[in-house]
Amino acid sequence: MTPERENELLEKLAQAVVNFDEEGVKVIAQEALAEGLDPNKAVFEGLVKGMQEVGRLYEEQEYFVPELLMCADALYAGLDIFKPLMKADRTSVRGQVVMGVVQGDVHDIGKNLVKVMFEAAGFQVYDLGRDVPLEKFVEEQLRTDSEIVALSAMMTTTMVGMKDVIKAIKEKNPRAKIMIGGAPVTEDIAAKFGADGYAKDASNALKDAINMISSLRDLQKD
Ligand code: B12
Repeated sequence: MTPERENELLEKLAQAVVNFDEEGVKVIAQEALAEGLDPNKAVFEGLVKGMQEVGRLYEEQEYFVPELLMCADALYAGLDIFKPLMKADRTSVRGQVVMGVVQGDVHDIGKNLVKVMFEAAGFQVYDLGRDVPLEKFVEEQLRTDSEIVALSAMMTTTMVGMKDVIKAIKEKNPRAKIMIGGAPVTEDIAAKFGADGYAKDASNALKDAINMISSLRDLQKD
């Protein structure tokens, strides 16, 4: 595929998300796959790029909540098609991760993208969904004995709840590693809240998780 055609398809995917054109997304996604477009690229440089533009339109009050929901549906329609074909660098380091969006917050697109990357890399993901009460994270970590807990928040108001979740998990199991993310989260906030890691996007989240698991395994060996 020529770079021009690739850009054209990525742009079309982004535009179809912006135009909440669910059917359009499906048609372009199939076309893109038939022409050999990389599914990871299609998701992060096509669908997600569209969603970023949607965020801008919302901030400019051109779009409101109903439009956001329809755009999210369009994004998910594309994700359903690309997800089974997405690849991540498979490593021998496999681990278990409890994942969810914190209480009060229903923004789950980012969390779902992180999940897709983790599953593609061979991680076992226990997905608690969105608007998850604090105790649920603690319970699920203990139940599954997962090495990592990944928390997502998209609002400054709900982000503060992460601090309590981190504290509660560390109290019950100090060995569990906690990574946090979502648009309002920064490296500084992660450090302040006592998290073990922060990543700005799904691929960096995966890299960090692999490092966390490797260092845990090294500790066990010693
Ligand atoms: C789509 C959207 C919605 C949709 C959500 C649909 C869904 N199923 O997710 C709906 C319509 C439901 C919605 C509702 C609301 N929303 Co809204 N929404 C958005 C919007 C436009 C896009 C978010 C998004 O999906 N981005 C795309 C994804 C791919 O990005 P991401 O989530 O950041 O994820 C990436 C990284 O952050 C990271 N990541 C994410 N999670 C994790 C976790 C870990 C562990 C790691 C390591 C990394 C990581 O990796 C991801 C992939 O690379 C944003 C605007 C924006 N600019 O972000 C507002 C925004 C988040 N919403 C906002 C608000 C205020 C609301 C409402 C209160 C509006 C209202 N008046 O009702 C409600 C709140 C509902 C609630 N209680 O949660 C504000 C939050 C303001 C703030 N800072 O607190 C924003 C920023 C818009 C704005 N500028 O005002 N929203």
